[in-house]
Amino acid sequence: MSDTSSSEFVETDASEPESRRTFDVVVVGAGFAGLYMLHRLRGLGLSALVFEAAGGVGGTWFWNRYPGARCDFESLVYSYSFSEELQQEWEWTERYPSQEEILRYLNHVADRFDLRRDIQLDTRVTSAVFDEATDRWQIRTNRGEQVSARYCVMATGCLSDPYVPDIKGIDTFEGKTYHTGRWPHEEVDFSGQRVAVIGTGSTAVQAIPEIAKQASELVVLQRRPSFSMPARNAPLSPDAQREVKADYTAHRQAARESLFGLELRVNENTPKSALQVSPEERQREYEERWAEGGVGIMAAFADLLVNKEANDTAADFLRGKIREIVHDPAVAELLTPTGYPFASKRLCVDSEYFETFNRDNVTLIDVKASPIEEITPSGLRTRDAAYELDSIVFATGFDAMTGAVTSVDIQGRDGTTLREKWADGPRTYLGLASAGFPNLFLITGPGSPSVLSNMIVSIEQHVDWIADCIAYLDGRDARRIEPTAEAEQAWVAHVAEVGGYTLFPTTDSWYMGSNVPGKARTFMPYIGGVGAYRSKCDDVAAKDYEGFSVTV
Ligand code: FAD
Ligand code: N01
Repeated sequence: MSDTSSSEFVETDASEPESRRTFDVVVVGAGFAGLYMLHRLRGLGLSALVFEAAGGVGGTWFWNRYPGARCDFESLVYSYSFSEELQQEWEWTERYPSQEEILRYLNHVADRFDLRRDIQLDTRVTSAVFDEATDRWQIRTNRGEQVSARYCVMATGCLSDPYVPDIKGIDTFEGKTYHTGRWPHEEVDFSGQRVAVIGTGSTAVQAIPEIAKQASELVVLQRRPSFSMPARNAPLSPDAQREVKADYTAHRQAARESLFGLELRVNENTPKSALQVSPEERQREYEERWAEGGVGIMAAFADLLVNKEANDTAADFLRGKIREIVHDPAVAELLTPTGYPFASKRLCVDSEYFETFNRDNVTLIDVKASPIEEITPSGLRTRDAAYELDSIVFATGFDAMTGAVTSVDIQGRDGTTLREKWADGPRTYLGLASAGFPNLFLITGPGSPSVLSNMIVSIEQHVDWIADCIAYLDGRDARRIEPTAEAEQAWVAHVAEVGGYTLFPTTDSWYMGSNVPGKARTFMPYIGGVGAYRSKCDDVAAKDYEGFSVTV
């Protein structure tokens, strides 16, 4: 049942857009997910077209070019595993890959697997409408094109729709404004400038130390401080790389079966609770993790994300580190997170973030105590002070997990839109599909481990599952697949129940949708574990796609 007309233009009447190409599958997005999806679809002999809004492939790593942008998972694990040759031949240079290196890697992947000829850049998908008469998705773009496909795959990314707060006067500013997730391609030089950074999340903790080195004055506007671990980035030695590559299959398998898609070192001596060990032993364990750097501290004890008292021990440890690093006690106090558990907002990983506040050219402003009232032509005014500025950097995050999906006008059966359906929070079965939207797949959609995992592990798992599913359907000449309302309801309830065992829902964060005013507050990712989730998906497939209704 393969469409072969991928390059053909079918006739259109005068009222139709100029091109109407047909495909087996349209994929939206050319980041890690879209690129691998295209590769798998090609392998099945299907015709596929990828639409990408950006002017290049790479997704996150195309857009987020802000100073200091870097992955905080190690390069040898934050990479594709689907090709043995690729994973053996690509040489990473640093423990944590920089934005530039990941983008180079993804461009290499696009070339190596000859993906570019089926990727249309600079094209934003604006709507996708399911035509019940033909069982095809009619997909329109901002260029006025319309194409049709049997399947539509949203590889649109969980962190790709930038969020800019609606601050009075924002358009009146006469200096330069930047959002970190839409950083310009040309070099931005802050030398001699007075710069403000709004936000202190993962992005800001990477950007602030770099901007501070250039700017004459840097004002950091902080609403809530973040917990952060030192990255301890370093060049990756050829020996260390060889060692992992010698046993890559086993490492990859361990990641796939793990909780977070990472081989985090668990505490062999005290696998259960932070409260079962003496304060001295706990301190030793945390100090070791601090010296190692990265997110590994989350695995120091098994109950850090579920037991507030246990969590407090890690939180107190990290608070103590801030006080040790930051010279001015008042500034240290302001930088010290309180009022929410450690890691219930994304744990940050930094290189000299707290140290940056010891610089004379850096000022920290508490915008909780003194809210931003207005952006003016020459700067910014809080309730208590005015700042003259040359540039403002918004490190204010994303309409995460749902924003990129619902900003496309997706209409399923009966004309229902996904935006309406998800108004009170996203509803999916396994984070892969949503009832009422046949033949539409989501990669790392809400309700899957996605952002609470090494996303490359989760992306590969979803792409493989979707490709296998389409092959299964084609093998049976099936026309439609869609989750049943019952299966979806049960999964949504399960996601909420498992989330409810953890500390995540106790905190306002983008995991909860609460960073975007008016967005439904619900815990969106699935925290049941990458390995367990994979088993569930495999089981569903093995049982002839249990929980889905398949129409032949
Ligand atoms: P993306 O890379 O976001 O790609 C989606 C693409 O879809 C984008 O290029 C976008 O332009 C395109 N698109 C969206 N809507 C449309 C549309 N309507 N029409 C056409 N194109 C569209 N994850 C980790 O696991 N570890 C990390 O350390 C880590 N670090 C990160 C650091 C930063 C700064 C950010 C922002 C994210 C980080 N992430 C990290 C998450 C990261 O997003 C994923 O790891 C991964 O890159 C996602 O790949 P993707 O293909 O799913 O989505
Ligand atoms: O976004 P965020 P991000 N006034 O939403 C503040 C991944 N990532 O781009 O905390 C003032 O986390 C907001 O304040 P508060 C990673 O998954 C990874 O930093 O809500 N401030 C917060 O400080 C990450 O979680 C890396 O009170 C306002 C900040 O803006 C995700 O991307 C690096 C405000 C937003 O933080 C998103 O990170 C970078 C307002 N009106 C990103 N509105 C790695 O290293 C918002 N804020 C892997």
